Amino acid sequence: MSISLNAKDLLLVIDVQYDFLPGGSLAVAGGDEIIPLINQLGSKFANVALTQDWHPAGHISFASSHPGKVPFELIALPYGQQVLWPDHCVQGTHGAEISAAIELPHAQLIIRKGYHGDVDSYSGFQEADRATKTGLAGYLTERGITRLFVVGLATDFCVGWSALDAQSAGFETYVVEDACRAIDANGSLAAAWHAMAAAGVKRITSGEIA
Ligand code: VGL
Ligand code: ZN
Repeated sequence: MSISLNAKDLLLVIDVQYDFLPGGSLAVAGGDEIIPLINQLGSKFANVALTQDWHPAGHISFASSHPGKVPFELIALPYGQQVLWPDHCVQGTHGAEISAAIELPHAQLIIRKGYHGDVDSYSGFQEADRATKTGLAGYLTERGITRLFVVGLATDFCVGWSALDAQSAGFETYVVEDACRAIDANGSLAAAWHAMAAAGVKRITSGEIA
């Protein structure tokens, strides 16, 4: 497939932040490898937006907030099952900054998520309660965007959940696989691709974008 881009397409760059890069508190293997590709892809898009995981200290998704729990354990919360993570992307810290190696000066929006202390938000569209919206769908709709190309970190969490919500919000959604890297905890990567395929999210590689 060769996809030619138009003015209604947007590149959505998910969570390329120091805590998810090698040396960070929740480092995604090979996370830094995708940055040159994202920069190169970005130059082809008239429209670019980024997400930024942005938690208050003591966030409910941190294992450290639950005595006796360790990272990657699951707990039940009022809104469902929650994976517990190392502390990461705390508001105002270096780890929460978007990598300076990301060169997308024409990006139009950075949307923060996960800022409510008692609810996680993998998706750039809505929180894990599946009710509280971030406003991203409204923004994209007002901008006349119809197709989304999703890249970044991590394939099986924030990329996957964002792509699923984008598709169900009515955007034609593509995940550019080689411009993403995964955490892959307990089969999460296979599960994410399965859910995305079932929802009609398209899985492509960067070479398919003209
Ligand atoms: C992410 C786990 C926790 C991600 C964010 O960006 O994929 N994963 N917070
Ligand atoms: Zn997070």
